[in-house]
Amino acid sequence: MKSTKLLLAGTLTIMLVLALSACGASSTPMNANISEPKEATKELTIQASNWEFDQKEYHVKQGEAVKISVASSSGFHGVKINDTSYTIKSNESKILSFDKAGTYEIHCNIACGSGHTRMKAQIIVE
Ligand SMILES: [Cu+2]
Repeated sequence: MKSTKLLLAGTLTIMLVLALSACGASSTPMNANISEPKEATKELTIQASNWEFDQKEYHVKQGEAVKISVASSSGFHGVKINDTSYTIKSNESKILSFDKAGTYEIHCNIACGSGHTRMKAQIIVE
């Protein structure tokens, strides 16, 4: 009886691990290109409002530790880096380093009203 329970628990654990790793691989393929340094050497503010970001493109250098802050002058918004699990809300910041050059699409991830779906921009890492 006891061994059956253990076997069941073991099987469930394996299934859970498989499910989590499969999920991680499909929804966050670019997380590996971004790391979270402890200290920033550069600051970037993404200014949001109803319903746009203040720039279409934000430029950062590859490997640079950038403190990215999201500020909002109207409405409550957030930034999500597409294809990653990284999000930053209004009035919050995160120190990130983009370790691979390229274009990272960002969009507002908080349902903020009628213009929400237009709130898109790019972080260009060079
Ligand atoms: Cu929004």
